[in-house]
Amino acid sequence: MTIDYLALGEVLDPDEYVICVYRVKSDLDIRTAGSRIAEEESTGTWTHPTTLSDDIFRRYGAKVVEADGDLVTIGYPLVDFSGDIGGIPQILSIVAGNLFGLSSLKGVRLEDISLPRDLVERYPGPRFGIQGLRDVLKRPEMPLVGTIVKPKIGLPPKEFAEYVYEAGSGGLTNSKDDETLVDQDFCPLEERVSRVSEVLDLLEEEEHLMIHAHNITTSAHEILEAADLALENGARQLMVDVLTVGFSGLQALAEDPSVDVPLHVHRAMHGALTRDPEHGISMPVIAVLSRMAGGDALHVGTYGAGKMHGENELLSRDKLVEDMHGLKPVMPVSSGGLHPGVVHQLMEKSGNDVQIQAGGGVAGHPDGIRAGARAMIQAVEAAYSGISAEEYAVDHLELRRALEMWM
Ligand code: CAP
Ligand code: MG
Repeated sequence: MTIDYLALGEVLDPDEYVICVYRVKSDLDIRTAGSRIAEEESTGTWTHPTTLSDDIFRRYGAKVVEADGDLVTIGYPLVDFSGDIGGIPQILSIVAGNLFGLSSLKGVRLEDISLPRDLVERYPGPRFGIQGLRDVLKRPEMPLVGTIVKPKIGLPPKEFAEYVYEAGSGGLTNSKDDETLVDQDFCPLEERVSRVSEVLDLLEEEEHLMIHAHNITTSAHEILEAADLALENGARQLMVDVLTVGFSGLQALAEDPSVDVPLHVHRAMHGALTRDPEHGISMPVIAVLSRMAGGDALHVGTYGAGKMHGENELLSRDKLVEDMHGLKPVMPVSSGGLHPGVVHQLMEKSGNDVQIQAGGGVAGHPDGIRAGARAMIQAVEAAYSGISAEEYAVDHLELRRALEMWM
C-alpha cells in the first residue's frame, strides 16, 4: 500500500476525528504542505520508517481532506489521542506540535479545531458559565460590568480593598486582580482576599452585589493549594492566566469539587500565539480549549473598541457560546483600553452577553473610582436602552465627566 496522507474529498465522521484547519505559507504545493503536517503529526517522519506497516498507517494515519488556497483541513483519528493520561497537553502535542517547526513550511497557523464528543466529555467544562454568573450576580440580562484594580501592582491590601469598595458602591458587578498580581510582598494573596471579602460582604449589606476574581496564577503543583487559601479567606471568584498556567492548571481547578466558585480566565501571552496572521494559534482555538478545561469567563477582545490588537472576537465568542457537546456557554469578557465613551461601540458588536471591564476607564475618572464606576454603569444603561451616551450624559454627571475626559 502506498502511504499517502491525502484523502481529498473524504467526509470524516466528526465523532471519530479531531478536525483541524491550518493556514499554511510554503513554497510547496498546498496538498504537499498539508501532507507534511499530517505525516509529522501522526505516523510519519521525514523519511519512510521501515517499521510503518500498512495496518498502522490505516489505523492511525491522519488525513488531509481539504487543501484549497492556503488552507488545509486535517483529520486526526480519535484513537491517536491518549486516554486518562495525556489530557489537553497531549492533544496540543499533536494538533499544535512539531508542525510549527517544519522547515518546509514558512508559516502555519492553527485556525480552527473541532473535537469529538467522546474526547470533550473527558473534560469538566464550565461549572457556572454565563447563566451561573448571572444567577450569582442576580443580573439576568444586562452586561456584567467590571473593573481591574489599578495600578496593576503596588497597592497594599487595605487600599486595594478600598478600591473594590468604591467600585462596588458605584454599581459595578465585578472586579478583579490584574494579570500580574498574585502573591507579591506588597499585597499578599491571603490578606488581599480577606480584606476584599470583608468589603464584598459590606457591599452586599448595602445592596451592591459584586464578585472579585482573585488571581492565583501559579505552578501547576501549587494551584489547588492557592485556591484553598483564597477560598478559606472568602474568595467568591478565582482567576488564572490560562496560557501561563496551562490549560491543565485551569482544568485542575474546574475538576476539584471544593473549588465551587466561578473561574475567570485571563489570556495574558496570547499575543505570542494569536497575533501573527501567518503563524501561530488562533484565539477561537484557545477559546475552545479554555471552555473544555472549565473556564466560566474568558477574555476575547474588544471588537476594535479598545487598546489591544484584536481579531476573531466574533469567532471566539461563537466558540464560547455555540453548542459544544453540552458544555455550558462561557461569558465572553471584553477588556483593554475601554472607557464609558466606547461602551456603545462595543455593545453594538458584543450584545448583552458580555462582561465589560475597565481598569483605566474607571481608575482614571477625574472624580475618582466611585464616579468612574458610575460612569461605566451609566454608559451600559444608555447603550442597553438604545440611548446615545451623549444624550444620557445630559443628566448623568459622572458619564458627562468621563466623556469630557476621553472623547
Ligand atoms: C486592561 C488590562 C487587561 C488587558 C487584557 C490590562 O486594563 O487589565 O489585562 O487589557 O487584554 O492589564 O491592560 P485597562 P485582553 O482597562 O486599563 O486597559 O482582554 O485583550 O487579553
Ligand atoms: Mg490586566
